[in-house]
Amino acid sequence: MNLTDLVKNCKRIGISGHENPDGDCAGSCCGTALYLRKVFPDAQVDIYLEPMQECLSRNIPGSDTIIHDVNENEEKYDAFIVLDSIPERIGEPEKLYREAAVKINIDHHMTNPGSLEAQCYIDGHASSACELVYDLIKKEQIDVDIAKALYVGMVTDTGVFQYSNTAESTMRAAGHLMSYGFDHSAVIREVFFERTFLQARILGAALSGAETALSGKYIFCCFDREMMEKLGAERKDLDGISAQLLLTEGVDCSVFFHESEPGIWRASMRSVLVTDVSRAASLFGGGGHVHAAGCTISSGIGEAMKAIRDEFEGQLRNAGVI
Ligand SMILES: [Mn+2]
Repeated sequence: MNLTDLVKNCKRIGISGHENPDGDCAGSCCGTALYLRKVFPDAQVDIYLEPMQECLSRNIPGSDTIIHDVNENEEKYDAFIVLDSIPERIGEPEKLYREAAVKINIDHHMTNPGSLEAQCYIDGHASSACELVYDLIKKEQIDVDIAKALYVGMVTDTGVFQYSNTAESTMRAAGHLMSYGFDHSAVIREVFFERTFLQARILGAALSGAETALSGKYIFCCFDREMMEKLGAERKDLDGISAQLLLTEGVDCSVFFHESEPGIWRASMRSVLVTDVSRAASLFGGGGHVHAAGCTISSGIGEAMKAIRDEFEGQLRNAGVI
């Protein structure tokens, strides 16, 4: 795909990514917008995203230009780019994408099937949407702001270059981005490791409430509404819990369940080696990657928990691990 050529005659370009944007989603959207604004100074480039964690907006240049609400009478965009997501998961801006003459989808979720009506650049093995954007842009146009935005996404989705999606290409791209001179240590500390005191306490509660199953290969924790309210937990305070559970010795897969609204549950899943958690997530219409996935469960949480556990059990047995 030649992104620059695809949008070169477009006067109005829209950009969006998935709901509840993480560092990769926001970093890839803002990095792409900063790049296009620089290369096509006459074009209007708008970013649509839901509000994000303050540590992300603080570290992602261009995030101050994000539009949160779609204007009812918004003029059509000549091109609309969906990053780090399928178009169906971007929420309200999806209608702007549908109206655009040129539709572009850049994603690294292997559950994204692509679409014939869009120009797709989808690589389920890429570390991050930000690495794909890095591939697609002209390197001589990168500046410190674009570099920092894309670096945030790589740090987020690779768990600071730890997860198995980290490739030599990721490290080379990240190394090149670092050469623009932003404070990369501060990015990693603020974006990945720091928690608010409330988040630290919530994590503590999740670790104390965790249980293991399947001969210690599966660890999970469940927060119902009562627990969420007792802790004062909101969705933004729950990132990283399933990843932290996964750091338990001997464990291969983890799920953190929380009741986001009465009767509506979110499951965030992670795995180390054997388990493909995206298969469990897809049982409930969710998706993601082999080692990181999620889904929403809108009825029968008890049965859903059992179905997920059964899926893991089948996979672990097939692999001869239990
Ligand atoms: Mn991503």
